[in-house]
Amino acid sequence: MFIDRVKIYVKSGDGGDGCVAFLREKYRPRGGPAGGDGGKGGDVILRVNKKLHTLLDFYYRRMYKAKNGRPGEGKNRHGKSADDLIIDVPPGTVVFDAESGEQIADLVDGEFIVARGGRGGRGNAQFATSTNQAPKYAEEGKPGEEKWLILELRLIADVGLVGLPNAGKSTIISRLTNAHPKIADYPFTTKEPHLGIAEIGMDRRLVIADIPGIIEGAHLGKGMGLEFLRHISRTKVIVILLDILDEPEKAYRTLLSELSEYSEELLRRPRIVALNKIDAADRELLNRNWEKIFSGEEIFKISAVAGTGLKEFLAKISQLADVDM
Ligand SMILES: Nc1nc2c(ncn2[C@@H]2O[C@H](COP(=O)(O)OP(=O)(O)OP(=O)(O)O)[C@@H](O)[C@H]2O)c(=O)[nH]1
Ligand SMILES: [Mg+2]
Repeated sequence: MFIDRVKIYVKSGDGGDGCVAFLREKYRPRGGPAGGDGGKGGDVILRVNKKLHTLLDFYYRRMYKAKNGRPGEGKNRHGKSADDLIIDVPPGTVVFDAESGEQIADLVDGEFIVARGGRGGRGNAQFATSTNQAPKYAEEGKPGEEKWLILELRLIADVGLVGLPNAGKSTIISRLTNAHPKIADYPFTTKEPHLGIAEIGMDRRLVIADIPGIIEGAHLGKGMGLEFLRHISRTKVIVILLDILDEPEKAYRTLLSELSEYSEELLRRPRIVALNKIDAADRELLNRNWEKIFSGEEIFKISAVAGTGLKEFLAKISQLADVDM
């Protein structure tokens, strides 16, 4: 069960009321006002936890209330402020106000206050003036905020597949993940990015992005252009996917130069080179000194169609993706 949209109720704490009290001590019969302030109510905070990958927890629990601030007391004692209620969410959680539909936050990391706790009321000690030295009133605490929120998980891909048209990107994603993109032997079959989820372990999912093929001059708008590269701008790993049968060295140079046109930073991402379609390669081609040709790169020889080498390939990209950026 993959939960990627939930509705939850949040309420921040009310502020504690201020107190009305006077000092009455044995030797000070006319002591002054001494009502303390109320404490602040707790905030409700959504905080990104990179270990989480689903919104499943919210399927079981929907109501989240922070505690109220304590009221003020006599002898100028202030009420205690309540602790904030911190709710962990996976990275990529987008938050909407359920009533207005308005987007409130897009959480990639860090945290965000979704409901602010009410301020505590001031006690009567704060209202004493030269003309009114014994005020008999105090403020009430401000109420907390309550609202319904929609949380939507927009997956951030861990791995991006980059290759020329027809290299076999969609075939790989259909072999390794739950996605079923269109596969065909003509270029630009894929016209928009697809995300597929590979189940790695009990609660570890690897999100792989299949994006349209890139050709020489893509940065000038040729083919599908490079605009969709923004979908892999947050991936941790890049796979340069090459068709071993179709001038892989030239394809490699084209891809790296187009990537760098888009952003130099993409070239500094951890990456591997995968030579695909080895099922159709002859022995000479297969045994060429690819390590030397692509020196400095880690190379995987695979066949997306026959499944050869895919297990090691998946293990490698999951390992690279788990390294914290
Ligand atoms: N022999 C062989 N053919 C493959 C392999 N992987 C993919 N193909 C074929 O290559 C062609 C293109 O595959 P796709 O997966 O659509 O390629 P793509 O990279 O997604 O292409 P675009 O979406 O057009 O950029 C299809 O005819 C696939 O059947 C492989 O490992 N071996
Ligand atoms: Mg495709």
